[in-house]
Amino acid sequence: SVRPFKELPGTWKNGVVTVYNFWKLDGFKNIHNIMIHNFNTFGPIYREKIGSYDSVNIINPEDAAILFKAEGHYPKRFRVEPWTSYRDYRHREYGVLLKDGEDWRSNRVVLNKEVIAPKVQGNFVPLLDEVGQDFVARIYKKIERSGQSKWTIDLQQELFKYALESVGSVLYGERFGLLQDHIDPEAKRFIDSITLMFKTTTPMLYIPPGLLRRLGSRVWREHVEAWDTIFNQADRCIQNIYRELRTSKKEDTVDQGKYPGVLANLLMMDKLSIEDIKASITELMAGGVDTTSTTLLWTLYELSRNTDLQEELRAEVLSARHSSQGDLLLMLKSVPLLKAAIKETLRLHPVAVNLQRYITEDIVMQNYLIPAGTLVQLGLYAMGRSHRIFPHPEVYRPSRWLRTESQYFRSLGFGFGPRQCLGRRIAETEMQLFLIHMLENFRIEKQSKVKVQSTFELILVPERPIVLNIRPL
Ligand code: HEM
Ligand code: 2DC
Repeated sequence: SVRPFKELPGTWKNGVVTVYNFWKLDGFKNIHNIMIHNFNTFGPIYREKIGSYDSVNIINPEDAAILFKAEGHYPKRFRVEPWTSYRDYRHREYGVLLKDGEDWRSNRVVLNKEVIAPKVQGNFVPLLDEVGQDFVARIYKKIERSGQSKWTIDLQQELFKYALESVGSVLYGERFGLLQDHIDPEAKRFIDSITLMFKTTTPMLYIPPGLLRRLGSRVWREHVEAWDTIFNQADRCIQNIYRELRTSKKEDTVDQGKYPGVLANLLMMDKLSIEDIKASITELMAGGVDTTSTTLLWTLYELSRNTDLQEELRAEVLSARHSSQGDLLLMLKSVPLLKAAIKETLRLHPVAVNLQRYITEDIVMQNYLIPAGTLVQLGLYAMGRSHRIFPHPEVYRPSRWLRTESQYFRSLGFGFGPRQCLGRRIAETEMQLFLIHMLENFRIEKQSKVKVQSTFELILVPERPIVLNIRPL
């Protein structure tokens, strides 16, 4: 017989105590490990209440399947209140990330065609490939200047620039030039603001931002400043393209058969309001920096610790380069192990600690009845490290994604279904091309044996700098 909701295990009966413990244990930075601890204590399902944040947490792929079957026609995630509060405060429109219901769907359908439909990859590849080539050229220059045969560096800042340059080139069809010698201080400010925006979100997940605003708290003020910088700079980029379209400079590029970028296409399509376009383009620009750069850094970290695997990947890339004869799309189809490596990175180092949905119907999970309207979270980080779900989870082994191990609801780094990551196509193409260029040119070596852990700054990031040696082949 099915057990009632109120019998769910967990510490949910006292939200205030949980918040207090969280604070004491520095839980905010350690949420991912607390989740593993909770699954070990309570089993594969538990309920948790941190302040007013009330959720049911699951870990098994089979339960993930049940969850996503109950997400309904308008899948709804946990609402990141600091982000909506900022927009309300500044009277700005929500983009797809924050919209819900029919408004979300009608915007998302239009954006899908320009950003994630399989056919757009052909437009992105030449742009992103050029950025990859520039990155490699920059590294050669740095190695030369170092006076050694290698460059020893924490690549985080370089990867931020690579990621922003990449997403910018796709959105605007133009280059920022961030991989040149002198970095534009405005671009640096934009990048720093995204990191600060994420960081200041975390404490406000559990304390209503409205309250913090009225108290004039520092975290809210910093959060507002960060978003202001993000929106102002995105606005400037958007205005530029808008102007180019009016003076028909952009139309000339289209006439020449060149891809004008996501924004210009959206503006010319005329299916979304300017305010809606601005809101979603800003989200894409902001969402495209820390996510891919962190995933790439983790991948290089793993490759530096697995030299045989690195050579195997290099062999795959070189052979794909040879057989594809300059056809980049074909080349991307010939690197299955490289794609598996990206999946493997997201298993051990997911960007999102969990995926969440408000379920639209009553469901039964682990023999408990969960009523419609409940917030259910799939613990991605915990799932990726569970030995019940992944044999030898501690081992970085991309080939597990190519062989017989079941993949059923196990590769969810970008989320699931119609509400999955809108930037997925950009992210995957950008990361594949980056790794191709790096493997073709350099050997990645570790500088230290120390294992690097994750820390939660809304997204999961390395807890300390990852320093690597980059050496020409
Ligand atoms: C949503 C992961 C890169 C823009 C999401 C979600 C995840 C995710 C887990 C929630 C999906 C769900 O609820 O099912 C990632 C990872 C990335 C990445 C792992 C890179 C490794 C990007 C990039 C962009 C982007 C490059 C922008 C170009 C977005 C947007 C949403 C989203 C706009 C909200 C979509 C909606 O609500 O309809 N991402 N992301 N992401 N991501 Fe990404
Ligand atoms: C954070 O408890 C932990 O892709 C919360 O590119 C639940 C939660 C809700 C939404 C998640 C968020 C977590 C992590 C960051 C995500 C976000 C949805 C989209 C966002 C996963 C798991 C992200 C990083 C977007 C951000 C775009 C933004 C900068 C405009």
